[in-house]
Amino acid sequence: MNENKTIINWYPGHMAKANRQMEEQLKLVDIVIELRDARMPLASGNPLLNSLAKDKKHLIILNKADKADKEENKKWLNYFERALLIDSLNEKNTNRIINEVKDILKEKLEKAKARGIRKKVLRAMVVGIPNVGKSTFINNIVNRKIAKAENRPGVTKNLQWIRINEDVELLDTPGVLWPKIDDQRQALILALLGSINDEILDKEALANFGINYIKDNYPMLLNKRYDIDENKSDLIKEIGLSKKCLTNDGNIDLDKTYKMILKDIRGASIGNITFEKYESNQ
Ligand SMILES: Nc1nc2c(ncn2[C@@H]2O[C@H](COP(=O)(O)OP(=O)(O)O)[C@@H](O)[C@H]2O)c(=O)[nH]1
Ligand SMILES: [Mg+2]
Repeated sequence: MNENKTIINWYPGHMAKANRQMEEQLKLVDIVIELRDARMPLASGNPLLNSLAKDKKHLIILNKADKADKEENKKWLNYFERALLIDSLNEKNTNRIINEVKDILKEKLEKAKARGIRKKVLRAMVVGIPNVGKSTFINNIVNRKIAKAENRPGVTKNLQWIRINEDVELLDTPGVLWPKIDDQRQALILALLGSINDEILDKEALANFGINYIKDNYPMLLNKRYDIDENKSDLIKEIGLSKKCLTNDGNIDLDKTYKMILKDIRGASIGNITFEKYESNQ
């Protein structure tokens, strides 16, 4: 695959404008809730956020923790200063988030109290890369459907605040970040897990990258899901054959096999996999 081509095409040109807009919104909040994907805790981050949101309190949500390797989850949780492992799809997270936000901002709350402000409402903003689960997370903690898919930067709209409870409110539109892409391996992981537009991807390269990673790190999952010997040489073909991804004339349908593999990896039906291991990223 021509990796450079993939990456350059995908990088949005209007990022500066989106960043300016986010910088304005950040001025209004007490805390930034940054969603990352627990399966790629570094690749799904954006170092630019730290400069955009300097002096802001920061909570990292390792979202989709239900799809990641549980052992790796524990290690990554320790790595970040303030972080939570979250499953926005199957668990109710409102209280955990409110409590964590209040704890992070307790000094601010105490100062407000000392100044005679009885009820200070804390304001938060959710940010993260496309597809990381921002809308799902917001709907989960506010308990109703609010956050629309709003991945277009530069769209001016009136800011709306959603009350989560008496103490915390949330900006209704999450801020979209673009991951940093000068690391080729991280770019591949982002593409593999579906944070980069599908049309510009090389499915063959991604499926190979994914299967090789799983072979090296979670070999037993290949046998479990596909009923193949993970030591054979051409694993993609073995998988296609085993899962009967065949053309009309009985040959292995590679395109169909790649698509199935990508779907299995993204949906975690192969198993819980973390694509950035803590130890190899220190
Ligand atoms: N398994 C799992 N899926 C999630 C979680 N959060 C979001 N999703 C799914 O990830 C996809 C993208 O979520 P969405 O909220 O639209 O992401 P956004 O682009 O950041 O707003 C959707 O299919 C969600 O159902 C999670 O914690 N666990
Ligand atoms: Mg969304």
